[in-house]
Amino acid sequence: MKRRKFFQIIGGSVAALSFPYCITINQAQKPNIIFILADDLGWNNPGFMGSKYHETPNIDRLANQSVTFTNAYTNAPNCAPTRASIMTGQYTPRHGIFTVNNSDRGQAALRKLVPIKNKTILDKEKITIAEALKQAGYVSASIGKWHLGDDPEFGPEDQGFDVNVGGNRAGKPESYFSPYDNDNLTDGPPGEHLTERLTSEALSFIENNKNQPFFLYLPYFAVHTPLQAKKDIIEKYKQKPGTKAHNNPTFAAMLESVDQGVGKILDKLEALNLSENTMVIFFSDNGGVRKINSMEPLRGGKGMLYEGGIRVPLTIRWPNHIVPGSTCDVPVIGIDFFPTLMEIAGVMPPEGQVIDGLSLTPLFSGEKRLQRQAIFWHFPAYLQGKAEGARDPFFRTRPGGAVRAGDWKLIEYFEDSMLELYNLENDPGETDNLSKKMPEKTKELHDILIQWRLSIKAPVPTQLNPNYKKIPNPKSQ
Ligand SMILES: [Ca+2]
Repeated sequence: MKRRKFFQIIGGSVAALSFPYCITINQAQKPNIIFILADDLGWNNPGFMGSKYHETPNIDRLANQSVTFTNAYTNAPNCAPTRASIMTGQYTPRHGIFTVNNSDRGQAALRKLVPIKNKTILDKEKITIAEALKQAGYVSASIGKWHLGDDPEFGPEDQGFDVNVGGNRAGKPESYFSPYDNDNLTDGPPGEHLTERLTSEALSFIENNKNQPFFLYLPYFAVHTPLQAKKDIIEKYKQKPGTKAHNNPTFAAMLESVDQGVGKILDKLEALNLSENTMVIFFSDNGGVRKINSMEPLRGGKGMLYEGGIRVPLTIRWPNHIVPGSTCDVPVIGIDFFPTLMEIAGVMPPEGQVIDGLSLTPLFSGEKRLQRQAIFWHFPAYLQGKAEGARDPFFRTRPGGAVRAGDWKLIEYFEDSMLELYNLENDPGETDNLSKKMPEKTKELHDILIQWRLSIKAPVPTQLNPNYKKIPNPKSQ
């Protein structure tokens, strides 16, 4: 046991002390939790979110039995920081994982500022969802991509999970077909498909732990690159007309394999009579990659603080606690899972670890808002890339931050203090920057963002890069 203390609530329903809107949970039969995390799956990619090309009948079936959050956000526009925030319930400045790998990606001559150094490993002292749930008697598995460090010190088993299949520092698979070249995953028969393998590992875990409360974290590597999928499914999509936004047969086939996995998991829960007492969450870790598909009507994609980079699909099934097939448009964010899961498991948040998120359970029972003013992003790093829709053609994003308060969103770029203001209700595609037309609203949001940064001690890059050379932006020529 690590040096951590928990106040665990024993027996009865969760006390109303810590959560303003408590729901009654039978602690004698703690709910199982299955958290399915797709990788790089964009907001509009699944069928239930509007795609006319991708076929996701099983995820759609799940959504039909769930509450779907139409304004669900990740804590960052890329993989590792989002995962660290899910696991800890903390905004990125608290764990220091702001991006993937180094924060000075791209050409030095194009970086005006020296970015803040990035951590790539989740501090062992951080209490993860799995560690917190362990106090309530849960058995936990991480099956798939971890991206927060390697064992024997920093893998899933060092962060509270009893089982780790395939999780290490890698952000993508070497191959979607065995041999996998993954130290934490034994190879299957040649040609075995990774997504199918992770699904069957998940089914075994459910089967083996059907008689005790379990937490299954299932972060599929798909639909992250490399673009590789099963041939027969690719062929099917090659015969199908694409749409303007979605027309990549291999990507579609990768998603369909995830969908089949979701279907098998739902069927397994049904066969074991566990559906009723299991919360199933389906989420993505960031927006889709622009060169593979479009997030329209949202602007941008992975690596950007525009909506296409951070708004993702989220649907949560929990029979008898949510209205099946309902939607919720309240903005929610990755750090909210930690307190939500603590509440349904009857565990108080860990002492000594600030939890920035809020439990979503009031929204399950029809509340129209959460008790907070705004949600925030802090990205003091550079990402290379030339994706269309970025602020400029050199980078997917430059160091910056963002805040969403109500329907309003403000993005700030640290290189030149440029501000962009959007009204997401009227302009979800962030086409009309209102910062000049609405200076008061701009200042209001900027002040909220600055105050938040101060409150959380978020490091802002200010040091000029001596190797910077001002190169004209081709878009402004
Ligand atoms: Ca990702």
